[in-house]
Formats: sequence, C-alpha cells, structure tokens
Amino acid sequence: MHADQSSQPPSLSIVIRIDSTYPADVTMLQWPILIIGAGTWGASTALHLARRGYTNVTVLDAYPQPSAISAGNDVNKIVSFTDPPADDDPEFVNKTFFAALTKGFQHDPVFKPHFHNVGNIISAFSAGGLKHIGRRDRRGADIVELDSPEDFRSAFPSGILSGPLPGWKGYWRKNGAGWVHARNALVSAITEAQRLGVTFIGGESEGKVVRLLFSSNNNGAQDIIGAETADGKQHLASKVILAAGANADQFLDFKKQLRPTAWTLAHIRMSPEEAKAYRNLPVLFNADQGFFIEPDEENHELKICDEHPGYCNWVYASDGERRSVPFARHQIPLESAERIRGLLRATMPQLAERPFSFARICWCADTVDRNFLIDYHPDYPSLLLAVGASGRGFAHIPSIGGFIVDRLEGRMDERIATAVRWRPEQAVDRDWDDTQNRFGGPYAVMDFQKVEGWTDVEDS
Ligand code: FAD
Ligand code: FSA
Repeated sequence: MHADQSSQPPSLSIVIRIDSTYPADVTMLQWPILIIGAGTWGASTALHLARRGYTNVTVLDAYPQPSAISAGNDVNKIVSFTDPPADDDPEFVNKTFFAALTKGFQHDPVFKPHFHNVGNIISAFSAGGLKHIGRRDRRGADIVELDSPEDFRSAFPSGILSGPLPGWKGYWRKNGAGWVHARNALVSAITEAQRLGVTFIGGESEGKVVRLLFSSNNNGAQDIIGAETADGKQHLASKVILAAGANADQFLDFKKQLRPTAWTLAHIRMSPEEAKAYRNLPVLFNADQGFFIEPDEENHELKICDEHPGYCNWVYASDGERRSVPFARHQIPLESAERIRGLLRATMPQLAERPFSFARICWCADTVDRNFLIDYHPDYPSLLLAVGASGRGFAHIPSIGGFIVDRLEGRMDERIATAVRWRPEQAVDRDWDDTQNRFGGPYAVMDFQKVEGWTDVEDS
C-alpha cells in the first residue's frame, strides 16, 4: 500500500453508512474533492462522500446525467446476495464486497426500491461453461438443479420458454437473487448525492475531462492537482478520484492493468399485455449464449445480451504494441445481433424475429484477475483510482463508494486493500486475448476493427 493519508485502524467495510462515519481528521471533510466520471462507481462514491459529511465534492462527466455511455445506464443488471463471511473465510474479500451490496439493496432506501428478488438461473451447455457455472456462486438456500429443458420450463410461467434449450443445464436460485433497474438506481444515487450537496457537471464541453493537471515540487516529485475540461476550465482539488470506467485508461499509463472491452445488448419492444405476461421471470443467464431479464415496466422493453469474451478496439502504436480504445456506438455488430436471435430461438422463439428497438455496445475495463482496482497511484499521492470493475461492477452500486472512501481515508481493510491494489506486476506479460473465464460467441476475444457490418436500429 502506498500514500496512506492517515494511520487509522482498518475498519470492516460491510456497513452501509446511512449515518455518516466521520474520518478522524475532520478537516478532510472540507477538502475539495473531484470525481472524474458520474457512472456507476463515481455516483456511488459521491453518495458515500456526502453521507460521511464531505462538503466540497464535484463530479465531472462527459455526458449529462445519467451518462449515455455509462455501463450502468441500462434497464437492468444481475444482482445476487451473499451473507457476511467469517473472518477466516478464504473468499473473505469477494464475500465482503457482496455482503455490503446485499445490505444496501436490502436496507438502503436509495437502492432498495430498484431491486427485484425474482431469482436467477445460471446455466450453460459447453463443457467449459458447465465447469465454470459449477464453481460459480451457488450459496444460499433454495438452489434447484435444472437438468433438462422441462426443468427449465418449470421455472417459468407456461408458454414462455417454448424453445428447445438444447443441452442446457443449470442452477436456479430462487431467493436473494434477481435484477436491479440499473438506470433508476444510478439516478437515485445521483439525486441523493445532489440533495446532500454534491455538484454534478455533465456535458461534452463543461464536464468532459481532457487532461489531468499535475504539479511538481523542487525535488521533481509530482502530484495531481485537478483536471481540465473541454471548455478549458481547470478544476483544482485536494484529492482526485478517477472513476471513468473503460475511459480511465486514456488518462494515465495503467501499465496494461486495464483492458477496455465491450459487450453488446439489444432491446425488443413488447405490448403492455405481453409485458404483463412476462413479469417477474427469473433472470436466465447462459454462460455459452447470453441472458435476458423480464421487460421493464415503463417502456415494456426486453433487454437481451449475447454472451462472449468481449470485443476490443485494437489500435497499434509504431512499436507494434496494441491497446484497446473505447468508442461510443448505439448499434451492435450484425454477428452479435444474430447471436441474440440465436439465444431467443433457443429460449423464446416466439420473440426471435422481432425488430430491435434499441442496441448498443457497452464498455467495461477488465483487470488481469478481474478484481477491482481501488488504490492511490504510486506516483501521484492525491490521485485515487476507482476502476477495473471488470464487467461485474454494477451490482456494487450501493456499497462500492463506501470502500472507495475507506481507501481515500486510509482505512480500508488490509485484505481488501491488497486484493484491489495497484498491481502492474500482474500485467507485465499480459495476454490481451485471454478470455478471462468467459464463454460464448466464438469463444475468443473479438476485434471491432474486423467487424463486417453493424445494425441499423433507430435509436428510440
Ligand atoms: P461507467 O458506469 O461506465 O462510468 C464511467 C463514466 O465515466 C461514464 O459516466 C462516462 O460518461 C464517464 N466518462 C468517460 N470519459 C470521461 C471523460 N473524458 N470525462 C468525464 N467523464 C468521462 N455488472 C453487474 O454487476 N451485473 C450485470 O448484470 C452486469 N451486466 C452488464 C452487461 C453489459 C452489457 C455490460 C457492458 C456490463 C455489465 N455489467 C454488469 C458491468 C457493469 O455495468 C460495470 O462494471 C459498471 O457499470 C462499471 O462502472 P464504472 O463506474 O466503472 O463505469
Ligand atoms: O453474473 C453477472 O454478474 C453477469 S455480468 C453480465 C455481463 O454481460 C457478463 O455476462 C459479460 O461477460 C461481461 O462481464 C459484461 O457483463
């Protein structure tokens, strides 16, 4: 660990701080703090700072809130609950994160209304996929094994899963699992943070950060002092928290610790009557083919994702090194659209040929081990990194900000701090094409530069 700002004892961070817990050094509460990115983690961090009594917090985002490119700006995301771990649990870190989000969705009024406890089914059909789901989170009561298409159909109201589900096997967790209305939870966090005094500045001119600002002292040691937005304004701060998701990689040399990678999603619109018939379905996730969640209540749109190891956008430097550079697009590759229809043909063929009402690519940043990266930068003592959500970071919206503020205050539990540390040693010989325990699609990381055609969905 580096650049700790105080030497307070570590705290177990599973408590959701609905009541503020003041840092020992209360002068910190007046520090100007700048958060770059008002997406899932930036919004959560802003909320937790405000709840702890920080009075001078500004959040910058390249888009008005909720950001059109935030990975969290979505109709739904999968969530599952976990009990707090025993102190000597070998999975202490992961379970502590999950126990904290559990508490948040169960008790925090900002998030509780957006969680739907409909259960989930984790399934697969390939040998690798089946092995993977066998190891996945199957904690909790009420786990039912599903071995045949009939077993799957029994989890759904009759007539919905009318497809053949060839070779599908899985686990149905009936309780403490389901989905969250992601956009509403994100907006709820932002609204509450604003109510508590946080300033959000969004937009391509006044909110888009174009560069970080650094100072250097007589010894040549550098530190961050703020960020400059596209309108030329310099936002100075005592601490800067970089929470720009997949785009964080563009501001600093992360030493290959982040791989910006995109996934694909599409919606189909249903009638109000259909939406009613498809209400309260369990989440159906297949590690080899994708997933869907019941249509949203407001617009009756069913979101479908095809599962695959992700797309990168490789750009080569003159020395032959490549890096994946995110770009925004509210369309998906035609091959992905076809995979989405394949998932529907296997599950709900009655919906498989409907036009898409929305489609987009959605960027995350994977670390090598898919643990989060929440740490001070080794060279800039006032820069806190809150990145590397690794395609699984939305569920943590109620609580991740609490961990990030723990790190800011130098009181993150030591085991957690070690797991989420700055760790370039892991990425020295990084295999950029590693599938990182994902299946589906061509069972390989894909390259947007090689995509032959894109959908032409009218953005509604
Ligand atoms: P984001 O939410 O993307 O936020 C980054 C923010 O930075 C954005 O608001 C962006 O506008 C802003 N920004 C970018 N550039 C700049 C700039 N120059 N200046 C200022 N601001 C900038 N997770 C789950 O837990 N469950 C799921 O079911 C799930 N499903 C997923 C499905 C898909 C298709 C995808 C792609 C991801 C899914 N995830 C899921 C992962 C989850 O969405 C992400 O891990 C999480 O939202 C990442 O949060 P973040 O704050 O790091 O990034
Ligand atoms: O169980 C989960 O947390 C699913 S995250 C959903 C998903 O689309 C992944 O399936 C994908 O592999 C990537 O991580 C983006 O998020």
